[in-house]
Amino acid sequence: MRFLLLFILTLSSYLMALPPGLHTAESKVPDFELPVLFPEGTSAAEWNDDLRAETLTLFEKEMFGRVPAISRKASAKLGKKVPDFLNRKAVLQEVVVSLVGTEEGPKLNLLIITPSSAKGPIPVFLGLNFKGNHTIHASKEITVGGKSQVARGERAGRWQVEKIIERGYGLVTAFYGDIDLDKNDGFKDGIHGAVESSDKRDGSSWGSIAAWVWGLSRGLDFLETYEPVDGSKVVVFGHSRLGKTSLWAGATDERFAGVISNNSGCGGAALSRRAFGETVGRINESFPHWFCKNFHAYGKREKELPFDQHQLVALMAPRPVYIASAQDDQWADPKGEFLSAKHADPVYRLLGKDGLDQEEMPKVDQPVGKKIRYHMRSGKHDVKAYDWDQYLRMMDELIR
Ligand code: GTR
Repeated sequence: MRFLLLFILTLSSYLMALPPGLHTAESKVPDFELPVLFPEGTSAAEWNDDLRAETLTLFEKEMFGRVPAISRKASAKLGKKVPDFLNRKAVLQEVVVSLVGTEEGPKLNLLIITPSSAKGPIPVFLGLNFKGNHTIHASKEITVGGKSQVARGERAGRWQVEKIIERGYGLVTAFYGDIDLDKNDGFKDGIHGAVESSDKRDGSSWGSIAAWVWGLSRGLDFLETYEPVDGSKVVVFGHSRLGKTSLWAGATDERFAGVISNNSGCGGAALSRRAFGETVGRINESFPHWFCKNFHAYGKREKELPFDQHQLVALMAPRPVYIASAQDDQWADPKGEFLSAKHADPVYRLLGKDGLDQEEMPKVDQPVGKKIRYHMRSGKHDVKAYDWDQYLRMMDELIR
């Protein structure tokens, strides 16, 4: 009896902890067919010359939104430098990128950490952070930015700076709110308001994810000019909403040498048609500013989407892409994330590369894949040392 009571209590507290409306029963996944990546008989040249661009345009028009023409050029200024960072193991360089070239406009505060031992330009990870550069490592040398009330190093576990540096790679990060604050403000603040008046917007105008992506590309512009970094080996990384962002960055900016999308879920790697965990309808209700307005029409109408997320993953081809799930992150639909990776594979093959090369979803903590890689880590929605170990291996094997 006591056991039964305990069981009921544990079960109800577990269910209460899940976001409302979450359904995670495989039996409730509707029957669906995925849109095809390309018609039968398509050649690599046809994909490269036309079909890739057509697919990209669909995502742009119906999901992430179009970036308006921005005539003002970004400009960068070197800031603080610490040559003996991390007990002389690394060099810290801060850089302020004025996103529209003016003092008053939004500024992207880049934190660049490179290994002191580097003999020449090195590959780097570039990723936005949620709370400010000072939260990715406890060092007092890092200028406080973003959410200044958050303690230094609060998010250090997610960044594994020492591990990255010891392996000979660099890390570049910036606070995502530097580009556009993550709130539904009618697109008045941040880069949206700085380049276009909000009454000019239409159904396919850019949302916040497209804005963060645009900012990442301006970060890459700078890295291409920054000597310690090999601009042709910049891998874009992101977790969760920023994992959706890293995929769209890799799709729109082919200068990124590789893409890592950690626990990205709905609107990221997870297939929309599975409607498992967070759905298109739900994400648009909670975060209407992430996508363009056209996307709002697909809530509960996932089958009418002219694409699904495997096609977003396919836009990375032939570059390396890593999709990572977490076992307890059912909200993000690990299986849907795996299936996207799997069904993106034919484009890699079309281009003469090995993609995922894996039929069945692997067991927990078993990384799989070639140029498309996938794992489902044990544990929760997060970025852990385990995830970084796999990303570093991808860097060693496919980028360095
Ligand atoms: C959740 C959201 C997810 C995911 C996550 C995050 O609330 O439903 O799509 O992006 O936030 O970014 O942490």
